[in-house]
Amino acid sequence: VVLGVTLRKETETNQFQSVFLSRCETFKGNNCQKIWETFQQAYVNRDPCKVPMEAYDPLVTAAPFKPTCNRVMFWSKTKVVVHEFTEKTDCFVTLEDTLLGYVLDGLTWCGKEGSSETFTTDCPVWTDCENNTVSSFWKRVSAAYADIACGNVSAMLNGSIAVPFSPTSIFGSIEVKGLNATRVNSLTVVLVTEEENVTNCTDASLKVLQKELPAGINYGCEEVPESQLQECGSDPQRPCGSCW
Ligand code: ZNA
Repeated sequence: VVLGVTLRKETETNQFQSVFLSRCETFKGNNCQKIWETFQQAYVNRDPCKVPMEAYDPLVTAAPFKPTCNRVMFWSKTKVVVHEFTEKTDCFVTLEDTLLGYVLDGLTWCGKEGSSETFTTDCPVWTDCENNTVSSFWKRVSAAYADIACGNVSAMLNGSIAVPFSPTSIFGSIEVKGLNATRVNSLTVVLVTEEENVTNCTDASLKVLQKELPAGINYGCEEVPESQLQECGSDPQRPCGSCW
């Protein structure tokens, strides 16, 4: 007996596309189909190790970042704690709270020469190659996010590791250097400490950070215990800027 149905294989492309589109629709007022097409053009039919940052230029044009004053929050080595904090308060916006950051956070994708598919398995990882499909995306959108930052910006760094600022991290190599001194007044480091913190605001790596800041941008540093962050985020009525 032949059943009159054709079971279409659920491809990796279809699965990835539906996650992309459903996350994108969460942000209202976007042409998500157009953004998906533009996104794909950066990497489909390409060697997944030969996707430079610039491949995502058309994507950033199709889904531009809006200028954001006094609320931009960068982070490095604090992914969990920073998002636990920003999801509770409207005072700060991380890259992952913007359309492109939200849509792609936590995902893996790449293409292959001679194929129009999107793959989600066996993609090169960060350390495999410099121009890898996923790391180039984060570098490109991080540059775009730094570029629209304005006023007083913040960065949550990890006070529980030996070197809280690394000049080769995306924060150190792209975001700090990409701040526009005509728009940005200051950068405040929020150094998250625990009981057994290993570093404080006098740490040598933070001197390096000050040196790397574009001329004219003021620098500040606050040591903030993780318990204080949790407390601060738990009161949504609390005025922005009263946390540290
Ligand atoms: N949401 C993300 O997955 C993501 C976001 C990935 C990379 C960068 N970002 C931007 S840049 C984010 O909004 C922050 O403002 C900036 C953080 O980048 P960072 O300074 O490089 O911080 P990090 O903690 O070292 O890396 C963040 C994440 O990126 C990590 O959890 C890894 O998933 C990945 N990553 C970055 N560099 C490497 C890496 N994984 C492996 N090897 C690396 N060299």
